[in-house]
Amino acid sequence: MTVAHNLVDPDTIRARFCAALSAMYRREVPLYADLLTLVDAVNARTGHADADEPERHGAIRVGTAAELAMMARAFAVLGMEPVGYYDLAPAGVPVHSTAFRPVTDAALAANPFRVFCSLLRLDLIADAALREEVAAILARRQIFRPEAIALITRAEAQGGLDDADADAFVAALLETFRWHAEATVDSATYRRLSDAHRLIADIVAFKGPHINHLTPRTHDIDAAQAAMEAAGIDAKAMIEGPPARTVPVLLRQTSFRALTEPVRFTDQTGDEQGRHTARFGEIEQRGAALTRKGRALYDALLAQALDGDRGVPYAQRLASAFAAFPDDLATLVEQGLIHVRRRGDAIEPIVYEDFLPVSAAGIFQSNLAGEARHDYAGASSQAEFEAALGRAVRDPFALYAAIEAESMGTHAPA
Ligand code: OOG
Ligand code: NI
Repeated sequence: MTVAHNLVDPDTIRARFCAALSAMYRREVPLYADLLTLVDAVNARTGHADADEPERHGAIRVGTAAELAMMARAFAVLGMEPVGYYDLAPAGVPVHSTAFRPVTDAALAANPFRVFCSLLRLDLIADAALREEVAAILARRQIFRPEAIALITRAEAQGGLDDADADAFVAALLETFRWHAEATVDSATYRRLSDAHRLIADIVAFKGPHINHLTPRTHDIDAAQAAMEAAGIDAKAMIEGPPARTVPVLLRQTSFRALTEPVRFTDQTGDEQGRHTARFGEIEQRGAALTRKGRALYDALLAQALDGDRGVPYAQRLASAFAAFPDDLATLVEQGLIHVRRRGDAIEPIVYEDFLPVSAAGIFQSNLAGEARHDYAGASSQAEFEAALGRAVRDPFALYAAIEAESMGTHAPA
């Protein structure tokens, strides 16, 4: 086996990749650059001006088990592991997902960049002929550059990459996330895919899983939402997730609607153009990670707000439902609703690093405006997802518990 010298820390490779991805997406989607400027201004006003760029997450959608498995190996080089299983079928989206992210306290502090990654569920395409066509189209593409695959293999063999290889890997992997206006299918095929589900067309009709949004973090999402509206950005009507609170919990998100962009199908000639709508911009505010008990309460209250009297505005239903969720640190801790860490003599909430299936579904849906609702009956299948991934996903609750226990100087429960 090769004796490796001067291996670069995966946290460093992740930071380089995140910066390169952000720069690429800024060039590809100028509205994203505007969003970053806006978030910087809001963060500065609310006294959280970081010299650094705001941290962020991204999202991609892959088509096959092989693509997902290679993606897991690529992210491992960046120090990111699959955490959690999200079934989006109940929300009318034919995918299931995980979040690739750093898992230790130190790695999260170094750079918390994470990627929500969805896998198409072929079994949810009802039409057998279309299902076969989709499988055939996907089988023809290779979303990774040969250099990227070679460097993944090298990283696995020697336990990491040296500085030059790390840079080469970041550059090669970035290509997988790039936008391609040239579709791999003709316009009739695109239409068939899109008629089955707009997301199916987005996953299947292109050369690769273009990054579909990158989300900076703000400390005041209500201010960010107001700033988006003031700037004339086509923002969603409301913020998803829990209501505004004294002790923020989980994740609150808003976004600008997906852009309609020119693409070219294989049958188009001359100046002919098609259109595709996929990429959008999102902002988020992160709060405390909830324990299983806290999460159960959150889910119950959210369901109560969603099922409530339609005559009452949603924001009001949400606020009244969440009156039952304690909103001071002492009570939250006493009742075992949130994860905390000890820092010096004080305790503070541990930040939620994951995603919310309901919010995620809302985000997907808001970018499928005008589309008929889909009902997918297929059972959730974490086992199938993990078989495709080539490994089990990590349990997010266990990770937060471990970070809490470590800060308290105790051991995490098994
Ligand atoms: C991913 C949507 C999930 C979030 O912030 O909840 C997500 C997608 O649209 O591919 O990014
Ligand atoms: Ni997102």
